[in-house]
Amino acid sequence: MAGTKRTPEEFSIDPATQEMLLRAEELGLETAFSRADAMKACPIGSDNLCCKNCSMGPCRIVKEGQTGVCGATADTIQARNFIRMVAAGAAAHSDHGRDMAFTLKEVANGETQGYVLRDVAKLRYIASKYAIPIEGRSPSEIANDLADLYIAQFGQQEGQVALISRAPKKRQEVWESLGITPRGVDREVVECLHRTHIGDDQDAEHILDHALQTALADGWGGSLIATDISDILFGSPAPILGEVNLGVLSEDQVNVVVHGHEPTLSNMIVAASQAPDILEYAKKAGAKGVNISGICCTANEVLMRQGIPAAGNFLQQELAILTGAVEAMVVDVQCIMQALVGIAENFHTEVITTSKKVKIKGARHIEFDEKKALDIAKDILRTAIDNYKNRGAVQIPDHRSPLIPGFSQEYINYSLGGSYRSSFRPLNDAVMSGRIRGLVGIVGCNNPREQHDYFHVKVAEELLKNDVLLVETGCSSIASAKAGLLVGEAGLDQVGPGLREVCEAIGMPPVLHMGSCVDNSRILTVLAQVVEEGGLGEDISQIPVVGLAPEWMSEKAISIATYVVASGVYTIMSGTAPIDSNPKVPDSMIVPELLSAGWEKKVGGKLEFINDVDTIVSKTLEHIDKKRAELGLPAYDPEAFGKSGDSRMLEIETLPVVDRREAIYG
Ligand code: SF4
Ligand code: MSK
Repeated sequence: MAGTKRTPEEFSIDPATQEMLLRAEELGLETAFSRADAMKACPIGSDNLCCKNCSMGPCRIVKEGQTGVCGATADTIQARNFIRMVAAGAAAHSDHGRDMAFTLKEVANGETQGYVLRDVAKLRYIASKYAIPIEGRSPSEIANDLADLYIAQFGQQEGQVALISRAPKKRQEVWESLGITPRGVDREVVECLHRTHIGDDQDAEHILDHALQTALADGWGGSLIATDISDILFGSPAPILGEVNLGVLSEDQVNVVVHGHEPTLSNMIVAASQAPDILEYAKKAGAKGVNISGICCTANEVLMRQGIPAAGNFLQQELAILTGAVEAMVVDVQCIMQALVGIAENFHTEVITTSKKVKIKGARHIEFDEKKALDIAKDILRTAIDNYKNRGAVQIPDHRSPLIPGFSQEYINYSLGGSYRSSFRPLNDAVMSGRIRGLVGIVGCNNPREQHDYFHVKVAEELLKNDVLLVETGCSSIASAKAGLLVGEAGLDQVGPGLREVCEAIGMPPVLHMGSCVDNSRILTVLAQVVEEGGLGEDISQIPVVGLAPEWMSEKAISIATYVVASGVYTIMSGTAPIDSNPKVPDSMIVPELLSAGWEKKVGGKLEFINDVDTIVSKTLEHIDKKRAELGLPAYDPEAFGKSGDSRMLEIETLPVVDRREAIYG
């Protein structure tokens, strides 16, 4: 597709995105979409058959038998490139988790401004998992100990990351037997870089073993730490009504878009936007108020906890500025395009960087500090309000969709079991009976080399028709929300009969929004609880479950996919494969095979790259049915269900009144 010019409809299935891409063309402005057309991907880089790990190179392998100057073969080079992606992704997630742990420590010590320990029940529950004493102690004392324990996980040198104990016993034994139990988060990431330095690890399989270990330090370490602490500080998510898409921007209010990944500043900006002095300041500037919305995973953080609308997913960040209605785009870390500054120069939008770790040339920098969080949030909002008078022509697409986010593990437990005996029993029973055929997690980004949102939505729609319950995070969940799949009634029109019955009985949508990228760790702990509940095997690898990342683009997605595989789950990524086989280079077949059949043999999960919706769906269903058969569960039968619940009541209502009693009681 690269090198050809696509139409807005070919770029995206989302009408708001299409409208903004037309506006970009009219104004003669570039976006990631047009740049992807103009920038042909390097064919050698696409296969990951090049190495620039030392100055004897860069070396590229384009034919059989060729090696790098040092003698490195194609499989070694591909494995080294792959593990470096895992290291970068794991580092990004985990450094986020580290910052959250330090914030927890500061909050516990009363050193921050405006934060409280909002979910004390979760704090006590998590602390008890590590035998931190809770009885007779204040929340601050418990939080202090938990923060110390979590901070120690990053620099720990020996033993195992403490959070590993939350995985099923059998899974821990698999990791132990392979020697891939992560010791400390930083240690594993550093070892990736050491092993891939010139002259170190040169056995592809051995390199990839450490990729598994490093990714586990992310999923069952850094990411899980980030999720736990976000819940403790800002509350465990519960269902709340929200809205998504660019139509959430306001014509008569000051629009502040928060973008990135961290919940610390964004939650404070939301709180500050409701302060009387800020509202007064906005009114004096001629605006009706301050409208906060989000992009990417910062959007998910404030959406699932506070119902703050999401303006869009990854590929909509430039488009929000193109509306001309954004006074400030406030960014923290990860997935922030440098192009924001360039496009903002054509409008009045201020791009404001806030993290110590992220500056962008041309952006205003207002550094965030938890100790003065509320003051800084108000400064940022005043900067945005001051900018309102500079607003020019505005074009906000009239597209927004409702959604119900906030399905944390805690809430799913409550909704299935109630306050007194929270439980996953009804979920396990529904899978065992076949009402729910299986479970699929759809996660990850957008990629302008693919049609925006198409893979996410199409794959989701097809799986729902097949009675597969979906959990989603990150930009994938925003894509499904835009397509109307994250609301009860509307979503249920599109699902199979068995799944529909379950959703109606429990009162939940068929696609459960579980949060941001780091919250993929929630999916891991949900799977651990499914095992613990019983009836679906003793290990995650036995559950009829598949992981999908249909439009991935970031190194974080590679780390996520790797820890999901290491946890025992078949995982499919689509779009561009980071490691591809080149028929002219036979050794390039080795790493894809190691990631697939090789990993399946070792850890029970495998990683494949498939670029076709029908094949993704058929392989997903095939795997689910195989796992059902291995567990001795009844084969999936779509005809067996759908005769109860709301659909039955609607059917009965069509009968003459005299026949209804018999229809109900037989
Ligand atoms: Fe080339 Fe080997 Fe140096 Fe890589 S490490 S650039 S393959 S010489
Ligand atoms: S934001 S990593 S584009 S999901 Fe988490 Fe979206 Fe992917 Fe970033």
